[in-house]
Parts: sequence; C-alpha cells; structure tokens
Amino acid sequence: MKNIDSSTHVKGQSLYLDDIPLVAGTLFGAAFISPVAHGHIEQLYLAEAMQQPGVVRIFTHKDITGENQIGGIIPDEPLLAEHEVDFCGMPIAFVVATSDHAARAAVRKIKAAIEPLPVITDPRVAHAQGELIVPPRTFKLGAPELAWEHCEYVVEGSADTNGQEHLYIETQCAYAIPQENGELKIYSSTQSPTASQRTAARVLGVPMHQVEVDVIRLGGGFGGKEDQANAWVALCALAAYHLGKPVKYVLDRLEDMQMTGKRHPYSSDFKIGLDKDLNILAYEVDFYQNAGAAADLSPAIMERTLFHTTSTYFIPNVRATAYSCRTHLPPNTAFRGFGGPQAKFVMESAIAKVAEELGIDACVIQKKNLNKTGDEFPFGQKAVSEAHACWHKAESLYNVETLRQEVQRFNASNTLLKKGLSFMPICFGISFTNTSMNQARALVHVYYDGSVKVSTGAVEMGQGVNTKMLQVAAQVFSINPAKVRMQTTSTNRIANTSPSAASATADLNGKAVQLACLAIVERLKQVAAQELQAPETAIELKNEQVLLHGEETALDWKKLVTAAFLKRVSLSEHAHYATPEVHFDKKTEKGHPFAYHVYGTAITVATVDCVRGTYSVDAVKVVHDFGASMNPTIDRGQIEGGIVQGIGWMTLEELLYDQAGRLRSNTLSTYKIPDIYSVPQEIAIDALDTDTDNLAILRSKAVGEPPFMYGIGTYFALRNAIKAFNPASPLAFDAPLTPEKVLLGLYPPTGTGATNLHETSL
Ligand code: LUZ
Ligand code: MOS
Repeated sequence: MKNIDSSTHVKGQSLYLDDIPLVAGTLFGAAFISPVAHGHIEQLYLAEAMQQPGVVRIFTHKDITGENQIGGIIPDEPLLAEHEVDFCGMPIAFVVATSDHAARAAVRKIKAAIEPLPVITDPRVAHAQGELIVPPRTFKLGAPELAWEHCEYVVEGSADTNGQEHLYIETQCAYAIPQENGELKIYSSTQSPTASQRTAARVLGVPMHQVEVDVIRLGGGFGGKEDQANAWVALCALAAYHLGKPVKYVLDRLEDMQMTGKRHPYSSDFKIGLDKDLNILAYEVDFYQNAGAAADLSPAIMERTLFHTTSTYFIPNVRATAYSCRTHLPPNTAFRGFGGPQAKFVMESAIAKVAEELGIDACVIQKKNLNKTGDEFPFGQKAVSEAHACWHKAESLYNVETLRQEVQRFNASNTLLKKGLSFMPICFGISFTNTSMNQARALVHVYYDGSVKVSTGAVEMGQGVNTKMLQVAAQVFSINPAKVRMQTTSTNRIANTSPSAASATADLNGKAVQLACLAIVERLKQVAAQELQAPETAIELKNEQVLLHGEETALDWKKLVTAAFLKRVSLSEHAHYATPEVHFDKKTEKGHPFAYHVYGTAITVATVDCVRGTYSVDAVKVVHDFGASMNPTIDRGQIEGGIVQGIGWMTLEELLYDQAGRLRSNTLSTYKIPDIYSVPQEIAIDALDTDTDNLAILRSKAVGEPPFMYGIGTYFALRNAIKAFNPASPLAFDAPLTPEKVLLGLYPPTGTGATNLHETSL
C-alpha cells in the first residue's frame, strides 16, 4: 500500500502548520535571543523596539503568570531568561506584532547589556569542573577488572562523534488561538502533543484541560521536535492568552539552527581486550556527553547510550560509565538513535583499532563476537538475536568474497584512488527506556454508513505512521482501506500521549488501534449472530462480507454496521495498550527494558580520491530484520533515508561552535548535508523475514531509528580506503570524516608521526 499522503504531498495539497488559514486578527511573534553563550543580564532595552510600527507587546519572564519553566526531565530550563543566559540563542524576550516582518524588525531594535561569564563548550572540560547534569551512571557485567590479565591483546583509545543538525524541512512553529473561557487551541509541529500541552499549561498556570494541542503533520522531526517544540508552543500560548488574540510564530531557518539543540557530540575513552582466538573478553568505556546548557532529554539519551555499549556483540566483562556534561551550547536533544549511534561508533572504533594493530580485517573480530540468542546484555536482558542470521545472509547474498577481491584488485591497480569495504552490524533496542512511557491509546469510530475514522497518539512526521495505523484498522475490520480515514493528533481526543519517538510509535499506537477495532468487531459479530440466528463463533468478517461457516450471507459490512446502530450497539471504542514484559531497575541497572531488538548488517564499499580527499559511496548493501513488514514501501523509504542521514552524520555534517559558544555552521553553505551526489550509487535492501513471535504490531518490527546506524559503516569503509593508501596514517577516530580530514589522514602533517607514504603517491 502506498503512503496515504503521497498524492497530496506531490500536489502540494498536504497541510502543514504554516498552511492553516489565518484567523482574522492573528498576530505574529519573534524571539529576541542571547547573543552570548554565558553571561549575566544587566539591562534589557525594550523602549525603542516598542516604538516600532505594528508592535503590540513585548513579553519577558516578568509576564509569565505560571512557571517560567520548560524542563521536562529536570526543571532546569527557563522559557525566557531571567538574570542569566546559558547559551547563545537562548530566548530573552518575545515580541508580538501585527506582521511577521514587523516582529522581526522590532527584535533587531532590542539591546541587552550582558556581563560575560566563562564559556565551556567541551564536555571533558565540563566534567573536569564537575559540571554534570545528573550523577554519572555505570552498567556492569562480569568482572572486567579481573579479565584484563586473561587477555592476549589489550588496546586503548578514544573516539569522538560530533553533533548533527536535524534539518527537518519544516522549521519549528506554533499557532495559538484563544477559545472561550480562557481555553486555547494550539496548532504545533510537535512530536509530543502532550508535552507541548503540559508546557503551555505550566507556563500559563492553568490546568491541562484549558489547552488543546492539535497536530496535522510535521515536515520532519527526527527527534528535534520531541522536546524542543514546546518552547514555541509556550511562547505563543503566553501571548495569545494575555492578548486574547491568535499568535503565530514560525522560526526561520537561521533562528531554528541557532536556537535549537542538536544530536549530542560525545567524547569517549575505551579499553578493549581479546583472547588469542579473538574473542572479546573485556571492554571498558567512559562516555562524555555534551549535554549543552540544560537537561532536556540528555539523561534519557545518556541511558540509551549505556544500553547500546556493546552494540551487536556479546562481551562477558563490561564496565560502561556515562557522564552528562553541562556546557554552554543550546541544550542538545533527541535525534534518531537517541545516544545509541554514539555508543556504536565507540565500539566499532575499539574493534577497528585492535584489528589495525593486529594487521587483520576488522570483520574477523566483528563476526566472531556477534551476539547469540541467550547472551546477556550488560543491563541483564537476554538477547533474542538475529545478528548471525543477518550477517551470514549479507555475506552470501552479496558475494562478499567477490566484493573483497574486487576491492583488492582495484587497490592493487590504482595508486590515486583507493577503495575500502566495511561491515556494520546493528542491534537496537525497541521501547522507551523509561518503562512508563510504553503505553498508547486509540479512538476508533465506525460511522453508520460503514466508513471509519481513527485517532491515535501517533504523530505523522513523514515516517508513514498514519498509513500503518489505517492498515491496521482496515485489516482488523477486513474492509477496503479507502473506507478508513485518519484524524489529526489532538490532545482532546487522545490524552497523556508519549511522544512519537523511540521507533515505537507504530507498535504502541498500532496495538491500541488493533484492540479498539477488535472490540468493535466483537460487538458486530454478536449483532450478526442475532441477525443470522447463528452462533457467534460461526461468524467471520471478511472482505466486507459477513461469512457464516465460511459461506457468504445477505449481510455485508455496511448492512451489519447499520443493523448494529439500529440495535443501539456502540460503534466507537477507545482502547489502551501497554507493552507487557518491560521493566528496569535503576538501582541495580538491570532489567528487561526492551520489548525486542532490531538487527541488521550493512556492507559498504567506498572510494577515496587520494589527491583531493573527496570520496563517494559505491554501495551500501543491507540485510535488515523486518520481522514481517506490513508496508515494505514505507519501510524501505525509512531505511534509505536512515542510511543517507547516517552517512551525513559520519562524513559531511560538521557542526562548528567557536570557543565563545557561537554556532558558525549556521547556514546550508557552511553546514553540508548529503545531496544527490553523496548518496550511495547503489543501495540494496534485503529482508530477513522471521516468523518469531514478537511484540511488534502484526510482527512488523520497528524501522525508524535502527537503519540510521548503517551509516557508521561508511566511516569505516572510508577509513579502510585511507589505510590502503597510507597504512601508517594516524587517523583519529573522529567523525565526521570530512574531505579535509581525509586529506590530513592521507598526508599527515609532519610531526604527527607517520610519513610513510607510498612512493608513487604524488
Ligand atoms: N525518547 C525517550 C526516545 O523519551 N526515550 C527513549 O528511550 C527514546 N529512544 C529513542 C528515541 N527517543
Ligand atoms: Mo526520536 S530520537 O525517536 O524523537
């Protein structure tokens, strides 16, 4: 089935927040933000801005009637700065004017006298100064301290990954419209309608029932709107509530890039030990997470890093410690993978480093140590593993031996172009690591003409979740999908939602839709049994027909629905689903946090131009653990997008804050994202279809985040190509591997050690 949005997307008819027809009298907001990363606000000059044409009012923290607080996990983030600014881009005042242009013009007339304070941008510096968001956490398995002496090979090192700008096509935005009795209806581009509702209510000092948040769809989220859509909702709510007028704020791209947090940069130290047969016996790692100026979701992201410490491998002795370090960057936030990719990069760096020192191919160590069903993760859960199945299928399906020989032959006959090959196995835990968040609800109405409307807590952000929800309803009712329509995601219809995040949205909301539809089917069967004077067990609803003992009857779907209505039987259902089996104990750091894991293996071949440092990705060939995909077209799109986004993070996207904490890569001319030339020339995706029972919706496993991590394979393919040119290259494990870094890796500046270039190279 096609994505239900594809036709309106292509025609430009899909509605996003900025397409909603304006209510007469709508005002426009714009934020005045801190120009410095850390400082004390001495004086704020608003008078000149107030004189500007069209300006209606300027809000500061003094105008907040409720709590000046938007922190979710920890209350450490004011909506509007009071006396101190903690990052460059922190909102200080909110100008409301009769036009977008007038609001922004007035913002430029605001001045602030800010006494600068010292700025920290490096997580290791923050850690050294004791600047931690939450106390560190340690996951442990076995006895690593005792294991080292049994190791034949021990290698230590460090690995760094940079952040990543979300670059959703639709920037952050909100539109608040006053209703009667002090209520507000707020349109938002949020992954978490309930968090946005709660934040608005908190800032206004009103109960949540006074605020409705309604979401049509998002032009991309990727985690950037899991927590960080709330500020704009709260600002518009504040202004709309106090002015009694609709207020809208759509950030422009520069504002969005400057004001919002991104993927967390991490600096990490590792130590890995192997026995003589290349079994990994011990692994110790310290993760320094660059959290930025406030907690946001950092503690949860740090936790997911720990859950992915050993990636797709089984290691019997592990100690992993994570530090969430407070710096003066915008608060970093959720981004596809949520701390998992950072952990996987460190694990792969450790394996690559050992392999390079032993002069063997990393894939020998990788393959040898893949986890198996029954193996214990450092957090106590036992693996139900498809790691070997994915790896072996990829090896044979894609003729890895031939690929390897082609790469060797190419490298032997070319001096200025080199190819590299890598394997990237993935294993990603599905469920919110915060157990209580693993719940969802759905509301299903069958209208008496037989058409169906479905509401869930799922937010459509381009990932196709609404198509999947519609498929679930159509399948349970056994009716044509054209009979089903999805509703927008509104807190009035579905309450207390978890964010659409953690790859779990289709599972959680889909199961709720399934339960709601099953309850209605149950009632409809009772009606059919009465109408046909037959036992209920003999009735079946199939292809819009009512079957009795498998034979067609005079009743069809529509007639049955009408009959049920006339008998005053309810044709609506609100259902609740909570993932069974998941639990976790933070005191012991043990439990069973994930409903299941998603596995896969990517084989990547890349070519480096050893004169220019430029490169291309020849192919990414994947065997992916779909379970039983309910929509292969959508899932394939998620995988292709994930791979390219992962390649961007690993190669091109160089987020740059200067030492004063100012974002220098704040436009698309300085922040490079993958374009048509940087996508792999070939992407092959093959399904590992499994018939194992799992907690996925209709056994169709979660597909949002896992494929992002295939992109890590590109880093190691490029690294192998660089090593093929200059085996002594001292290239650090430091992503992104931009062309500049590739060039420095090929020709290390003198003084860094290796100068052992191939003689013919220049
Ligand atoms: N959000 C969250 C997430 O609150 N908890 C999670 O475990 C998670 N995982 C991935 C992405 N978003
Ligand atoms: Mo996300 S990182 O699942 O919003």
